[in-house]
Amino acid sequence: MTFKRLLQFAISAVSIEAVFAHQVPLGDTIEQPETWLSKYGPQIDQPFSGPLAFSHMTYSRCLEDESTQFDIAVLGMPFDTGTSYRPGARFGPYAIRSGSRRQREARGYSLAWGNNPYEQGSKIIDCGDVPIIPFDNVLAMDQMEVAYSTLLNRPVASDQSVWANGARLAKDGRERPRIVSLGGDHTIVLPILRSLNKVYGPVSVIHFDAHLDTWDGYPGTVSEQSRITHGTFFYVANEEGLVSNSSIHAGIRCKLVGLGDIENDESVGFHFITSDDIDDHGVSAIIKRIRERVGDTPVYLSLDIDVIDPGLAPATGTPEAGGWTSREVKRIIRGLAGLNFVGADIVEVAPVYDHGMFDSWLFVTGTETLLLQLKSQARRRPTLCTISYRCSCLNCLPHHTHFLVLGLEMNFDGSCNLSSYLWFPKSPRANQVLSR
Ligand SMILES: [Mn+2]
Repeated sequence: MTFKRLLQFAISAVSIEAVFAHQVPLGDTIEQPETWLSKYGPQIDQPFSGPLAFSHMTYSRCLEDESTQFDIAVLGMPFDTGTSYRPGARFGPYAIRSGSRRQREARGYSLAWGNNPYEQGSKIIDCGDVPIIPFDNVLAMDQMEVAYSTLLNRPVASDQSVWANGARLAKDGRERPRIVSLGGDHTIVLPILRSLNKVYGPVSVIHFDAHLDTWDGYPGTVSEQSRITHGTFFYVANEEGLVSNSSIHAGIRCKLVGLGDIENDESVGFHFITSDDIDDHGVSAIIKRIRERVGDTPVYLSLDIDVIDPGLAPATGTPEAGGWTSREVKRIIRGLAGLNFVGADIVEVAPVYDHGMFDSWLFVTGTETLLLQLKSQARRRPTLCTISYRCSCLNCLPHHTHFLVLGLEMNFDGSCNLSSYLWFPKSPRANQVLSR
């Protein structure tokens, strides 16, 4: 061994000794650090953290976990191989959930509806996405129908009657959950209607869209499956007897081949409201017309995001100028409370055409509105609500314009049935907030 190697050996031996000098001898104990749970409590997600479920809801793989029960489920249908123009709606469920992160149960009270849909006694969860094959539309259609039927036939979670209309609507008299589907292009509604038909028979459709979606086909469609697209699925649904002759479109403004399209549309079972009708007749008249059209039939609500003006919601496959605002659509949907809804969707959300994530807030608002709509149909539970009787009370009790009402049931319009109450002093802020 050379002197140099000997020196290296000596240095490494000293280094090893220095390392082991830090070790704690066996037998000593290490003090256990305080755990997160004992120091900070539950693992509560921030608005920007946590798993990606709609509005931080409980997430469950409901299709494989057959023990999962719910009253209302959010279900993603990432399918976009039925589009005629710009694809991308397979990322719709992801975009909607991503945009919903600022919302949560604890901050879900809606002033317009007068309640928090997550705190009304029903179990609402996110059931994840249907794993839809993107290479074979025949297979994809079957997957969507099987998935929807799987959830539709699951027992409701609540141990008492959930829906105001009870089991009356279903052919077998059994209560069913309600599903809010996140598209996906509009074709997803055909397998949904097939599934609903087995339980309820034909349903009326309230269809918010710039387009009719009742066309009988596109030029060049030669195979049976190629007849089924996001612009023809209602025609096929009518052929199969899935749609009642009491359906209605709202927000129509697309170009037509000609007036023959309107005749065809009526034969498929639809009346229609144009986007201009809101200027000529107003929101109230539109609500009245939709309610009269569907009456007390089982109703399916389908919301194509392209009903909103593309200046507000450009992230969709076939945008059309001159649409309604999100405020107008929210108000119209709110006016439909109390109808016999059996399901709802928001479709044609294609986030790749979004600029600045503006659309995602819109999608979320749309989905929230649908949830509120379904909740509005649920049986009322005794609830605590505050209301302001400005007119009557200014006349009779000038110092008490605000009272707290206890143990009441909410009406469809968000007001309360008055049976017992406690007086509270007038509060300027309360009046500002509660006057509607
Ligand atoms: Mn559509």
